[in-house]
Amino acid sequence: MSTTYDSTPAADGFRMPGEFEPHEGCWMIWPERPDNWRLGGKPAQEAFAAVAAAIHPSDPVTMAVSAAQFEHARGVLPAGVRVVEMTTDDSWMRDVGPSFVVNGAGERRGVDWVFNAWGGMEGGLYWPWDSDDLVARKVLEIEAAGRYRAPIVLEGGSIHVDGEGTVLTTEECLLNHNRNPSLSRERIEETLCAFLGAEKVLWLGAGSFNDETDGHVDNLCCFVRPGVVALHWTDDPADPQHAISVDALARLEGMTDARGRSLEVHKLPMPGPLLISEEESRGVDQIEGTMPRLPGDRLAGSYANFYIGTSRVVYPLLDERTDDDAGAILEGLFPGREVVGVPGREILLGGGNVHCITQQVPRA
Ligand code: KQY
Repeated sequence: MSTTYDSTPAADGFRMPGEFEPHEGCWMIWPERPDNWRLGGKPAQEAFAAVAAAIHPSDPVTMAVSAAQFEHARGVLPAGVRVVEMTTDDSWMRDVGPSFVVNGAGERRGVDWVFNAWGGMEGGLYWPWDSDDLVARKVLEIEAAGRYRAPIVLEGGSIHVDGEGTVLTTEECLLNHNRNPSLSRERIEETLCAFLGAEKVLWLGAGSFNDETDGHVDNLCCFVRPGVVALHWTDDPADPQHAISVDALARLEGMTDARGRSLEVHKLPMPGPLLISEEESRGVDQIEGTMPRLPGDRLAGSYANFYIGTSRVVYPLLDERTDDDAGAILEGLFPGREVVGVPGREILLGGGNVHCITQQVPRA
């Protein structure tokens, strides 16, 4: 049984490691809901299977799958991928899974954040979300890891940590009235530090343009290692992403992390602009109360949405004009790791990418 602790990770000597630290595994969820994934989820399932296959040699993957899809998923996923039955509302393990924390004695526990489907009844992406809100707890049971239930609405994609005391996030998301309207910026900082074992929160402004998560940082900027970040960037002043990235760069250049270091910033080119096609839109069941997927809508495509595995970095292929450049930049940033591109368009059509659908289990 997984014990639930009433204290906080910081008080108990735990911290969330940076994603670039070694992992013991990686969790994902199989996509299937037809009002988010086109054609009953079939193209997305192929994309998720490719992500799992790319990560598995680096970090053993566990796929959570509904009872209805169990046999199909088991059949198409690589034999080494562990498939477990789990009820979920959709397939965003970064956001609904636990944020794992570790201590110096080799113990691993998990933070179970309150989940409200990216905004609850004020702009949230679907209702109900009660099955998603149980996912972190179920994962912690299977991992036999202790649990902290954090008293704050938060998705894992809205934070990045450097493992050395620094948290990176955005005002657009964490200060949004549809997450924690009664909490001040200071109270949110205190809660993040207490539950991530951190000391300093670095605030960016807005997230990527038209990001349906209300600006998750994982689609804009991430730590490559302590003191080094990668930033989603376009040089085109006419593109709405430009002002957002310029503001983020200015903030990053003016900041120091928890250890007092200035940040080294590396720019990742923006793919596209990428828009939903007529055919892609037609394939989604348009249901009132869920996110509409309309032709011509701008997609929040970003190469910053990559996964850092122990021996591999897995990033989304989104635009043949920029894929190779993004891959080459990532190769330069991660010299000890193999950089692998996987088709990202079908994941992007559902509203996120490789980072959003994965959750690392750090080595304890
Ligand atoms: O950015 C993420 N971490 C998740 C994206 C979720 C999109 C839901 N449709």
